[in-house]
Amino acid sequence: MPTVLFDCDTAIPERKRHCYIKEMGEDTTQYLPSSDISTIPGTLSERGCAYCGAKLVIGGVLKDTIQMIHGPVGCAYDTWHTKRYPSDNGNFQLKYVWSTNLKEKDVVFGGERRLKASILEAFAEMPNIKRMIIYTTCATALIGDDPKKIAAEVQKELKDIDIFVVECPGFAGVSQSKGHHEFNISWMRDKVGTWEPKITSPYTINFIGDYNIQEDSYVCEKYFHKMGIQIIAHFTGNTTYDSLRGMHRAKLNLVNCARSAGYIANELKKSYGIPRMDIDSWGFEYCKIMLRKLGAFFSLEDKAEEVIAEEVEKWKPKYDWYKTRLPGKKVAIWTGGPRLWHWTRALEDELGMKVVAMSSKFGHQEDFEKAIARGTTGTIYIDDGNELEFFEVIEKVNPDLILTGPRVGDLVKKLHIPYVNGHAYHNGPYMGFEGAVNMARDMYNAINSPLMKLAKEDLRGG
Ligand code: CFM
Repeated sequence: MPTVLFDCDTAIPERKRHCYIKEMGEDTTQYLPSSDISTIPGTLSERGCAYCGAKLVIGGVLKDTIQMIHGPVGCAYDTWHTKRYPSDNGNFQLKYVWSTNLKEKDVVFGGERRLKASILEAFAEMPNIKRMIIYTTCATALIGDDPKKIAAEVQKELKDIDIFVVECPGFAGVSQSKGHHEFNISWMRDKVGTWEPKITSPYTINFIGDYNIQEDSYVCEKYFHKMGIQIIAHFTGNTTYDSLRGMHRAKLNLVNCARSAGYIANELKKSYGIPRMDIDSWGFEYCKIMLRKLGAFFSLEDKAEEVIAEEVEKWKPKYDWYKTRLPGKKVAIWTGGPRLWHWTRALEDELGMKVVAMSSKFGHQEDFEKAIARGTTGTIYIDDGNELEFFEVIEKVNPDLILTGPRVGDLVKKLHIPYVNGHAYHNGPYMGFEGAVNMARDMYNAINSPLMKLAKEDLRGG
């Protein structure tokens, strides 16, 4: 059980059970680092809040929906424009943000009137948009506003609209993970089964847990369409509100991000008997497995092989170029959780890189189980890592590249270590065969860019 207490954590020894190095011969039945528990006071967490998990990660991706954030304006601003999930309708969801802009007066006297006025104003301003999600925040949950009551009132007044309310105050859980959960469960309870999709193929799926980060969804959808598969709902990349109401009609739930969206797949199985198939969609070999599993489920094996052959022929030469140039490069993966286990084997087995450290902001035990099972002996595994731990890990393992977000990325840039955006990508998509090439290219360019070496120079000289 080789847990580590970093030097920077001597004042918070509780951090020891969150930091772990896998030993030779050890397996995940013997030890897993603690995760999905409250951040220890005194540690500089990188986590987000439950509201962020519901809005920024899942709901905010919908392309035809007003996102009404009931709270102080900062909650809206801080979850606007920070994630790159485009849509094919002119990026409506990236252009706008809506807030009830709660003020002190509303906190004292209640914010419901302001919420109702904001809803009516938003629909009046955007007459073509008929769908809305309302999010609660810490402030509006604490004062006890009842947004469901207000939504019901407005739905009676404006006949052709539909509103979904998600109760996701920031403090509802220990991280953004609680917001994922809340969104999944509430959507299932309130909206699934209230709309009937048009079925055009005997092979129907929900593609769950993919958010069209820099057009990832388009890549995967292209493969599924080539196989003759109809996507009933895409939870939630480039998706519409109504398609998600029809999720009960799919024959299979294909789950990519099991952390943020495994819950709705499980609920669909319980209520409608729709089976769940978990997949990985980053890396050549995983994509082949994904398509073969999908093909086997629908007896479309030949179609799957056709897609694989076509894509491999197109992208393999490019991928091979990087395969000979990345081996041995040391990389750290510091993202939310699932990308640790989605990526570690793909980077090690396909590109010959060495994943020397992994940190998850909010992964649960099952995420660590998968990351450690797929990961290598000697790799550092951290739950809810803090900034000082990151600095110490860098000193210990001296990585060539870090896959992380812009927040930590900016810190490591100052140390002249290249980073590639592991959340929103540098130049994606990263999913699928072409995505694997893009990711390899961005990593290669980051590692070999002369900029980091130049950044060390004092241009004044002497
Ligand atoms: Fe799933 Fe995601 Fe991720 Fe995630 Fe996130 Fe994300 Fe992430 Mo950033 S849904 S858990 S809450 S794969 S935003 S698109 S990259 S931390 S590892």
